[in-house]
Amino acid sequence: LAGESVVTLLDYGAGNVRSVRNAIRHLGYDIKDVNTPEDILNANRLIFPGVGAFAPAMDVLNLNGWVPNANSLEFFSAGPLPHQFLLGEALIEYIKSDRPFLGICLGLQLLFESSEENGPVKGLGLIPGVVGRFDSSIGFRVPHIGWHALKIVKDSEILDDVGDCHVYFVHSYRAMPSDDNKEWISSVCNYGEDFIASIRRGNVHAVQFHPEKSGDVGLSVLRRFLQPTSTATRKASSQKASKLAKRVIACLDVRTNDKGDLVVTKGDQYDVREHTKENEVRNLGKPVELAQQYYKDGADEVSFLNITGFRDFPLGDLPMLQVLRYTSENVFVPLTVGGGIRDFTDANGRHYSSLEVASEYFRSGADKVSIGSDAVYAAEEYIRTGVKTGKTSLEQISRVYGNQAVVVSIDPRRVYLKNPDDVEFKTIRVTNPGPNGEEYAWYQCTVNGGREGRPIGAYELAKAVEELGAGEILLNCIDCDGENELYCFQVTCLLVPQLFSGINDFLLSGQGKGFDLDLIQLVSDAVSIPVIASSGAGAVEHFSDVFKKTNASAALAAGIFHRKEVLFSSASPQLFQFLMEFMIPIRSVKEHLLKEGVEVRMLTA
Ligand code: 1PR
Repeated sequence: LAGESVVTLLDYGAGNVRSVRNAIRHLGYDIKDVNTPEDILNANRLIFPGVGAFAPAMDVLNLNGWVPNANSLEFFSAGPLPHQFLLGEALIEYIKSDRPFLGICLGLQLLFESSEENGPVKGLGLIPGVVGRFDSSIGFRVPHIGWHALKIVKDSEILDDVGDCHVYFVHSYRAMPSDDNKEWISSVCNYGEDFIASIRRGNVHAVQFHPEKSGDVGLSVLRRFLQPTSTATRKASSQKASKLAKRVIACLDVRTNDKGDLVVTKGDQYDVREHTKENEVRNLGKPVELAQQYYKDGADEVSFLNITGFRDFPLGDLPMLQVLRYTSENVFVPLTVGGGIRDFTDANGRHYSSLEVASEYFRSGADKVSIGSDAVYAAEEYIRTGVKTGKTSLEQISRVYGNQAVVVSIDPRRVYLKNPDDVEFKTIRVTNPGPNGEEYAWYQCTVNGGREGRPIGAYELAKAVEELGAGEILLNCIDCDGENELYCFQVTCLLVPQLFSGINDFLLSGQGKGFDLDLIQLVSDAVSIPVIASSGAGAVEHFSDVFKKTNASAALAAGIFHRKEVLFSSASPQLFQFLMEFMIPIRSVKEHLLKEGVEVRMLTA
């Protein structure tokens, strides 16, 4: 490979670089991988999407090559090699000679003198300064995850289209501006304190945010780096970004139906079977297509939950890996995948660690993995013994990929109490009393898709998993999960009733009455990592409620976004298309939030 259409990529196999690859290919370029220091020195333009932690990344740069396609990070401890030209030395020489370079995230941090991440660890030393951890004691959640505005301080052509738009960050460590490094800085971002969001000197660029995950705006950053003369292709955003936006996440519950097809489904209080004679799994469509639709509609992230992962082995579930691969080719916002992340021994006695399972998900295109049942067992054990073994899936995956890559999904059920002292778990006074006038409740965690209650509350679990290394909490609520019968009824009255056959199911079922604000406040007060509120969204007002009345960083919903697929699945293709155009729920949610004064990322016009 040679010439203008080739980009050299420095990928050391420690995380999801597939998205960067996909974005580069999407923009029409071929990729040449770095295998030796000479590949760096011979590059026309080099992209370094640093992933994982600082120390192992520096270990790689201190090698003179590495094992391609490594499955784990064990090779990082390969020890000193006979001295030849090292990758890091080649990188320093390349950058010092002002050749086109773009570092992403850790690829920016490694340019500094050192990092406090598991350190101090020495960096490449090109830019003065020490990379340190965000200070969560000043009231901001760490990791810093989400869509945030930049303050541009110096001309940098690659940022020309960013302007007033949000870009996607996910990190716990940051470099700070100082007199010593100010000549490098092209933009900063304020998250309790100013940190360096991008640097630029000559042809050398690096960004703390992820252009490959920042939708159209991010693609334009990459395009401008790859083709400096390119003109703006993106139009202005309809709003002015000023801070960290609240995220709206579309969730796709995925499982194999009785015919063996992987489908998007949705339950009511986790029951995904149709209430018909056939008792089939509710089929709402194809995961890849729906994910793309939600991306186009403005979802800030897309989550796939492999809801039968607790009993099936995810690596045997190749379709799910394919779904991730195909989705990540065209969806340029973060993808989370959950379900079945745990140690597993297959029928032939081969043992797979949870780290291997997660690694396969990351390699297939996931940016974050979400752990449910296994995190409950880990938290129970940790609370019982007070010992961090370092061996749980949560600890292992967060150690290797960073805690920002690990979400813990909690599936609690509300248990009403007459007396708050009846249980050993944290209780709250509920806003709406229980069926027998109970004024208190605790939230009991469950495993295996809500099938089994465990002796641990959501509050205790959240605190424990934060200590074990979770970077974010996805907080479901089984009581609230499901569809909104009122909405379905209204739409049905407006449309021809013969359009679909499933109305009775919807009228009989469903929650959709809003998020459980008591639960969300309880958990978001317990931890300093971001909390994603989930379950119960049935109207746009529910999103403004959750953001105004709790400290949730994001709101996730499924049913409200799937409605049109459900309602119109029996319509003719033409009518279906018409109705799809007619209803854009994610955009409606965001427009409502903006009107209510909640900052959100809007799509460019
Ligand atoms: O235990 O690590 O294998 O993970 C299993 C994962 O699958 C967990 O994240 C668990 O929440 C999810 N899961 C298991 N069974 C079901 C089910 O529905 N039968 N899905 C299930 C739960 C996820 C919710 C839902 C929201 C929003 N659904 O996040 O999407 O409640 O719904 P709504 O907006 O329609 O109210 P493991």
